[in-house]
Amino acid sequence: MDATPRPPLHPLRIDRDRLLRRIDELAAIGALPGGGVCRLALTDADRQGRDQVVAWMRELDLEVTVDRIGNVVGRRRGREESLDPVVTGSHIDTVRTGGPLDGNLGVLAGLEVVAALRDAGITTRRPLAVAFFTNEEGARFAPDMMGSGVQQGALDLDHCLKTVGIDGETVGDELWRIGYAGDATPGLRAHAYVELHIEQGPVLDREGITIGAVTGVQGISWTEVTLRGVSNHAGTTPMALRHDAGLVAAEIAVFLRRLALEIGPPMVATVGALTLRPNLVNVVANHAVLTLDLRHTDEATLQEAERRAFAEVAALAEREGVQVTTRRLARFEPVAFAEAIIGRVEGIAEAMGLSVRRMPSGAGHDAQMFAPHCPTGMIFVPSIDGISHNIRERTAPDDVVAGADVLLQLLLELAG
Ligand code: HGY
Ligand code: MN
Ligand code: MN
Repeated sequence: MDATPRPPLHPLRIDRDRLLRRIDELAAIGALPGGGVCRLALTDADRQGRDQVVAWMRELDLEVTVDRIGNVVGRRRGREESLDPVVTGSHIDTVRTGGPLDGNLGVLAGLEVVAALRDAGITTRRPLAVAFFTNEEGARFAPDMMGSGVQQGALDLDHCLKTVGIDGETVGDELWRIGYAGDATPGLRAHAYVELHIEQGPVLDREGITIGAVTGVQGISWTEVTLRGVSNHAGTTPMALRHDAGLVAAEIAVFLRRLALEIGPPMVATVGALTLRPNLVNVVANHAVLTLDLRHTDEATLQEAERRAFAEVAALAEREGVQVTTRRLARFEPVAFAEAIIGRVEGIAEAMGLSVRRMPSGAGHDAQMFAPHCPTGMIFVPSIDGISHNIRERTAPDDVVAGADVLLQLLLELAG
């Protein structure tokens, strides 16, 4: 996009109370007793959340389509219907211990922008679309960003439909079961894509900055490691005679931490899931399944980290006499967002008197699937104490509203 001076801010603003109310109403679906939300992809709670958001889309007279991987797109007519839409959105599935904002904020803020335009009687030149994508989290079915990845051509539809989740169900069966196996062939040409999302990390909160102009998303590597040893009596088996899958799993977790510290920021490495069998106090574990989550903004460094991690897994297993198999769960290279979008997030925030800084995203997002195909960017708002994927996930209401107003201005500019 060119560098000509941009139009002054539009006087329209979002309706604060309506947005905050919608966030609470959606968070009530799948609410956890101690606060927080659990709407794992394609569960009944996810279906209820989907039904609620679709109802809000219909109230806004959006044309709702559901595609074969369950992505839902609400389209608002533009003055020139033949033009590609400007798209916004995110996801409404959550991790098991999720908060009210991860993903949900981007979808509800997009609907709020549409509601504000409707109330003001404004029809943009280009159509606008608000989407929620299937299984962004990847917590039940790997990989993450599954729906947006299929829609934008990064993932294969049939392969994803056959994917078996952590509870043994397939994506395809669960889509049918909850009534979201749509007819539409996945595919959406966007003129531009902008996503509002919480940072989910500590940077904005720590620096007291309201808006993040996101420069891109770091590379992600997920691998499932299965270790097979020999179960034996914990009391009678000498240490030298053990083939302890649990020990190897623990050493892998320790190695990942050391590897990330040695490579240094922004390298992160996590063993988030670990199951032992038979998982009994007096039995040496003969079976361990664990997940490796490696991330870095630089592809070559991420590949080097993968190489070293896999080599160490093999060496540790060899030393303990344990068999090892690995299965790739997700692999996405780092993505850069469009300078034109990043610059406008900064410019609009500054024009609104909001503090703003550029920053990469540590988390994966649906936006990264649009970046190769159209001008794409994200707007971050702070996560209090940098907490997310945790029931304590919160963002100050003023920051939620500020982010939604920046989104409104940018969508108005892009849609004309
Ligand atoms: O794992 C992630 O980065 C995202 O929450 N799916
Ligand atoms: Mn998210
Ligand atoms: Mn998430």
